[in-house]
Amino acid sequence: MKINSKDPGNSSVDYRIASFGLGTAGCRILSQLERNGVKLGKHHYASCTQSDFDLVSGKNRITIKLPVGGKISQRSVRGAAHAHRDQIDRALEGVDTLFLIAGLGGKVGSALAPMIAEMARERNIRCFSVVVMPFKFEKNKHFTAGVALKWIRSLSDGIIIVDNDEILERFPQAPLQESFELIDKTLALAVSRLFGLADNAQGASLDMDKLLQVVATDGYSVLGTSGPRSDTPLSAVKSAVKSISKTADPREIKKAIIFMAGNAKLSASDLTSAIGTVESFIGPRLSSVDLGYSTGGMVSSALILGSGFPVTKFDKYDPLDSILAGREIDFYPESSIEIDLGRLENIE
Ligand SMILES: Nc1nc2c(ncn2[C@@H]2O[C@H](COP(=O)(O)OP(=O)(O)OP(=O)(O)O)[C@@H](O)[C@H]2O)c(=O)[nH]1
Ligand SMILES: [Mg+2]
Repeated sequence: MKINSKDPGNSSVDYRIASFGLGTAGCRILSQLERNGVKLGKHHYASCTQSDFDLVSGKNRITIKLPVGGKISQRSVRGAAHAHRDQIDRALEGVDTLFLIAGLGGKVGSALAPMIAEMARERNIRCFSVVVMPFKFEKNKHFTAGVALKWIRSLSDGIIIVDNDEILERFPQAPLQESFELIDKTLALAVSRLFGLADNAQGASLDMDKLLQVVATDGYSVLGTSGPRSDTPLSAVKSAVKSISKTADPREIKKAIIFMAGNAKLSASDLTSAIGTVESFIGPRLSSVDLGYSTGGMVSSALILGSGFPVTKFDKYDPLDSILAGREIDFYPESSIEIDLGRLENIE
């Protein structure tokens, strides 16, 4: 197994990156990343709901106008989004790497993410999707989310799954209204740590090259975090592995990034035993680990981004998947555009 550790610094490759926050969750998460200082190229936001832009500071917003009085569905959102293809095209101009961020299971993110991923593919742009899956209790969203996940995966060069349930477990007492904010902040802190933008940035951060090398696989990538407070670096790492195991089988991980955050006492032997622990839990398929750390924080925490999972617990959200097992004739969902049929009579 190869272990790579890197000094802080910028990516050696000059990527031309753009990212899109799509729908309510996508807009909130991307804007939270922005507030944490994480810049994924040029940020764009697209949604049908004006209030989704409340926390967005930039002007790169695409408001998709739905027909008044029509039934809102994924098909109608995609249909209405066709009118904005030029705007999306302009956002993709000169870009070679695209990040799409969306919550799945609703109508907007689930409709737009595959549509834009497909536009990226047609333009030879590498597309990485970050998708948030619905809570266990949002049963009415599971099927939609499962179908959208499969479709987005087929169009993405890499896909990172964020399990809302898993992060929310950390905050059992949080009122539901605050829970999204807590999840988004946890996520943004994890990503900003990876890039050396938190904890006063003392340590060894990871860069875009490493991230993309780990995430660019056919399988899923899953982010595991240790939660806000662990007693020791070792217990933090164990907790991050446990977090991954709730979403997918950690023994399937092929590549991983481990990031340890601790105080000034974080030692080389802490890092060595952290790697040893991850190896013992994760097992034989692991071919490469990138290690980053920071020492400017107050508490021990760890995060692990594992990639190469052939399945996650969310595959069950689309029950047709196992029945049809790849024999679908066409799973390309349609778009619908509202046309006033009365006007067609006048054409004759
Ligand atoms: N982490 C996180 N998850 C969210 C947030 N908002 C919604 N979600 C989750 O994301 C999934 C999709 O929800 P939305 O993003 O609200 O859906 P949408 O794409 O805006 O589509 P509509 O529901 O039709 O407006 C839901 O099942 C929620 O569990 C958020 O701010 N943060
Ligand atoms: Mg919404």
